[in-house]
Amino acid sequence: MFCYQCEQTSQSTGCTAFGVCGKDPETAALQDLLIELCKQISVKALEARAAGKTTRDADLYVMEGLFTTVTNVNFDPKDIAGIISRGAQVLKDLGGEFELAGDMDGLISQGEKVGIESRMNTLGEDVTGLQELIIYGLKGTAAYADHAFVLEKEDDSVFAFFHEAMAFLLNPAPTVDELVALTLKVGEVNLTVMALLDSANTGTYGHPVPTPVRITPVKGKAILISGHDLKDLDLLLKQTEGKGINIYTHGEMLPCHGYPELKKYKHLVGNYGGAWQDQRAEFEAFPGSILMTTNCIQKPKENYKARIFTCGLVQWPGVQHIDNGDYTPVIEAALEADGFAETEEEKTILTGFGHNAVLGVAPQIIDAVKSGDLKHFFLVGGCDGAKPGRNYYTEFAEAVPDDCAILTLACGKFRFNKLDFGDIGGIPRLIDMGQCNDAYSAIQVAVALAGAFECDVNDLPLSMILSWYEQKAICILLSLLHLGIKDIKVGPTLPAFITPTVLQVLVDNFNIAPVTTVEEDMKQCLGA
Ligand code: SF4
Ligand code: SF3
Repeated sequence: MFCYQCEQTSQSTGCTAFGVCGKDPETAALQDLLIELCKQISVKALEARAAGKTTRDADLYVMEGLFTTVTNVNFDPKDIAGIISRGAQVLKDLGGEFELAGDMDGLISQGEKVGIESRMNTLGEDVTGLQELIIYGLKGTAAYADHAFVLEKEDDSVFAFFHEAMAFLLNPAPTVDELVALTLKVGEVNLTVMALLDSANTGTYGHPVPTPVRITPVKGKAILISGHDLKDLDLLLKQTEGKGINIYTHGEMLPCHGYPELKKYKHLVGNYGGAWQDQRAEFEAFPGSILMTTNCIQKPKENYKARIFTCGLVQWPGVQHIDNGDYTPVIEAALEADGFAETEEEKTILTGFGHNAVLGVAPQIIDAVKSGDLKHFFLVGGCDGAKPGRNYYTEFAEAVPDDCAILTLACGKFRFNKLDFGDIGGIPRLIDMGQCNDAYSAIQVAVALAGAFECDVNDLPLSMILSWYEQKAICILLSLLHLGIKDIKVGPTLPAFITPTVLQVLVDNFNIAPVTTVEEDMKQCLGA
């Protein structure tokens, strides 16, 4: 196997024997085969579209195929083999053909032939790296498109772009310039998709409002829900109402507490635990059942394997998967478990600062900036992860001067969101804008501030210090680059697929830089 799509890749170069995430070589090969099949489906879908035909099956297949291969989503080779054989049929329906091997070993060896290494030798590291940058961006965008899709929001131009980009990746001799242009186009389309998802989430559940969220347990039976899908939480809340079970959010579900149509449920009592990489210890200690939506699942320990469930595109071999929206097994497992024995003293953190809430207090923010009470904004956000070096983000947040505010989003915030940052004239110094896809909110706020100050976004007193782990962070970074945002600092390490040549292109055009030390980076941001 060879996989270097995420930040924790082995030796910072590539997982070759086994994935650091827990992905085995068989699953890796099948994922490569699935992506190859998606590319071929896209070629045929483009032809069909050009002939005026609709390509519904291919549109949804490619979106889900891309999302399925995001880091920490689907670890089940049997399930992926099933998806692949469905794909062969989708391709056939479009007049294409892909002769699939008849058994698992055969599929795995087919997958091994179409992996990244097969292109490295012919196209070289720079071109392959750029192709992968595009594919990883598309994977992230596909995940967001799928979240919007489950809330019945879609955009045909997005499906068309998936096909265009995937088909281009089969071009035998692409140039670096063509690939760079396509990379930025992924960022542009991702912005459309994040806007779509924002309208799906806020249209269905209302605009988030600032909300204190309890982070200590309440006595009683409990279910923990993790991931990004608001609809799954909504369904779970409806199905558990009046059953004497308390619902706790985990990881990227934390911001759900801010949505009026979700926070109205009294039994949505709080958030439990931190970011995804701490789940094995936290789930073991959680005295109830656990539902994993979207990413990021880790190999479950035996002592909670019977009380963890997956839904949507997430799968782990041997873990019960729920694909019909009926969470009865999760509820039964929660009722069988002990639940929390005691109610602990209430402690809370704040979430719910979507663009609507922040822009609602824009006049105060603008006054505070004009009077000099609020000197600088830092957007410190992105994915969390297990590798050492991520305490940089905690230390950075702590080092932010008292007259500056921190905007944050995604699961990286768990590094510092339980610290007390106080406020500036009533404006909290730590502003939790939501999940990773709520980067859209941050962009809206930045654009509105630039409008108010009649300047370019790059001239605002705003610095972006981002952390990445999986591919959704990649598509967000590409959206920021598409918007022409400069001087972004990225860490904890740079992607293995960004070669020195590609990095130079990014530095020359966007002055992007890896994080260094807190002192050095802070000095640069504040222009001191
Ligand atoms: Fe390795 Fe990340 Fe790929 Fe998993 S997703 S195999 S950890 S590079
Ligand atoms: Fe976190 Fe997986 Fe990326 Fe949605 S939950 S940000 S890592």
